[in-house]
Amino acid sequence: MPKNFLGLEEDYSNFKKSKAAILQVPYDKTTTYIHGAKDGPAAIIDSSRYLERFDEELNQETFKIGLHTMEPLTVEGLEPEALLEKVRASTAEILKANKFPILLGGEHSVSIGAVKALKDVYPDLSVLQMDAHYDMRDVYFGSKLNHGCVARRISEICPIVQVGMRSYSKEEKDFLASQPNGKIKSINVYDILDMPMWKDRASASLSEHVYITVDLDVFDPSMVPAVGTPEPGGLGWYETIDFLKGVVKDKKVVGFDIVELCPIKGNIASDFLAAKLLYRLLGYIFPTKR
Ligand SMILES: [Mn+2]
Repeated sequence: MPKNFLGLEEDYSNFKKSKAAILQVPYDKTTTYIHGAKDGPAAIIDSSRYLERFDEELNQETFKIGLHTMEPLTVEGLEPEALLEKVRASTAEILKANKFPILLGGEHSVSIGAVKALKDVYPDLSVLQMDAHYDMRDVYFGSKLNHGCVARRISEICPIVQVGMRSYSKEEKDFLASQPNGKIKSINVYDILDMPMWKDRASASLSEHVYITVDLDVFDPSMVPAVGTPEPGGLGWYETIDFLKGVVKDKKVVGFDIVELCPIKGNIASDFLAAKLLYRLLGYIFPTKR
């Protein structure tokens, strides 16, 4: 079976004919707790080859739009600044070729480069971040590009809506409290529990063109244990995909990433969920029939 997403034949996976391209960024230089996110992209590609190509919810064969898997970026040993620029340039190339970009991390800091590239094409861009963490630190472990600072850096590029958080530092709490309303909208798990309309509220806070970044630790660790920083009390599968389906319906999603998978040997449930999430989200974005 070809070593690409879903193990697709040439006809459905060559770059020229494909509507979407997958960029693997096996980088985990700044992770702080458990390392191994660099193995995330390969684990997602591997498990995708056992995924059904027929999407049972959408009743469609999404792969027929053409889905190209690029060679993994060479990022080992790169400093975060160089990584950011490499991801930005690669994403810009995908956009220039008129393909829909999908990034696989790697640690969360890979998202910053993609957001920069998309902002150049869509000046009104906003970002939807699904995450257990706010990632709003200004500096962490001496770096402004640490994965714990990713949302702070994104908020300096464009507006951001965060969903699913359940852990932050005092510094992050104070920073968020000092923000004039508008640029950063945070809907944490307590808001979700209290507010039946949270999905509409989150969606309404986004601009027309949206980039989605999914840190897999937004899911409950009973479902997705293979993350570097698991936090109890996370989102479930159905509420997450239902929310994302609504965002795709309301807005124009122009790219997404799935990050922070840190594979556990012999436990493939997290890898498989990540692969299925990618395919389902792509199916929402590219319905093959009306
Ligand atoms: Mn996180």
